[in-house]
Amino acid sequence: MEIEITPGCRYFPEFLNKTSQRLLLDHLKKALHEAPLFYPTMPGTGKVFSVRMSNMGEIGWVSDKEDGYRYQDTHPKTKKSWPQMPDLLHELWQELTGFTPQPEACLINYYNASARMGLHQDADERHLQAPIMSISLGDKARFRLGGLKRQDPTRTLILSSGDILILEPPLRMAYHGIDRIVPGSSRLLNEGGRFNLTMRRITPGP
Ligand code: MD6
Ligand code: FE
Repeated sequence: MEIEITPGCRYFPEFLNKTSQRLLLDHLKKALHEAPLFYPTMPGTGKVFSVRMSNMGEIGWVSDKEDGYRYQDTHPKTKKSWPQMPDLLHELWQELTGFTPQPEACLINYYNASARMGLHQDADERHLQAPIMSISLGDKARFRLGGLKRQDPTRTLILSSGDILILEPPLRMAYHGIDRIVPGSSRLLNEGGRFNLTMRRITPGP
């Protein structure tokens, strides 16, 4: 089922069934073995994010006190290339966005019971017309979606395991964030918490 929340925000509740969720989680666990979760820090202040992150793909999103938000082709701790994005993710992108060029980055966010993500725009990509596709695994989360201006009114969507959400023009640059997760609301992850994967095109490409 596809729901248009508002033009530029498409929502596919439980698009992935339990079997697909487990398959994706297996890929994710292998990737995190190669590229462990790290705590990004805020540019300037060095304040530590409550969300832990890693990436799959040719490039990955990182942030630290010294150099700020950016995409780079290596893990900040291991200095190795990011693990490949599984074919399954490329296939989902093709099926749901139909967008060319293909995504180059898949940011992995992990939330424990107290993690949250403040209202933000995804603005570090050079390709700002490409959709961003988000996949949730594990505990439910309160996702806040606003408009193009920080002061615009917001609405709350509860994102559950297997849900897919797409932000694309005219809402590609909408403010959004995670108020909190709902601990214990899913049994997918043994350790509890929530993973969110966001697939992105960074460079304009062919
Ligand atoms: C999350 N999602 O669901 C955070 N960004 O944990 C995002 O920040 C996000 O869901 C861009 C597009 C879709 C998203
Ligand atoms: Fe975002």
